[in-house]
Amino acid sequence: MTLAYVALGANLGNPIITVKAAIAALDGVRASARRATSSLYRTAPVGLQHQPDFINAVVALETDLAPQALLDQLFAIEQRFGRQRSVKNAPRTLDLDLLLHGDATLATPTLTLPHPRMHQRAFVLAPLAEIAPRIVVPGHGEVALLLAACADQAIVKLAD
Ligand code: PH2
Ligand code: MG
Ligand code: MG
Repeated sequence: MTLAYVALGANLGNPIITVKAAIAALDGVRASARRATSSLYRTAPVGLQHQPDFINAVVALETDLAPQALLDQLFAIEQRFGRQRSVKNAPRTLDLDLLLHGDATLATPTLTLPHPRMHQRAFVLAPLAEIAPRIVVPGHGEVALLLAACADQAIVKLAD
């Protein structure tokens, strides 16, 4: 069993409903169980600017799946939610990113762990810190310190 962390993001359609439904969908991932779920956050787009705000969250999954097998399950859920892939950072109905898989570090053509940009993104670090306040991002350090370094990024925690 490994603890893996998955980031959810959506900014098309009704992103609050989508992210809540996607959290429920993660309960259907085989050989895995949801162990923690962050609040939802409304976040300004990072990267491509002129697009709607995002709703983001992070979930902890205890899993027996290897990293690529888990990623394949996440892609299948994205497809069910109607994800269309166009340009990088384009608006999306649902994005599921594998952030961490235990303390694995790897880089294959399809998967890099830890997620290569997670340590610079408040929309990932704030929900991650909420459910795993002491976690260390391999190669980058403690989540709280990383989050403090992106204090300029606008994010708002939503009431549940
Ligand atoms: N995802 C991106 C690019 N920019 N910005 C926010 N606020 N939230 C996201 O989930 C997000 C983003 C690429 O996946
Ligand atoms: Mg993605
Ligand atoms: Mg992403």
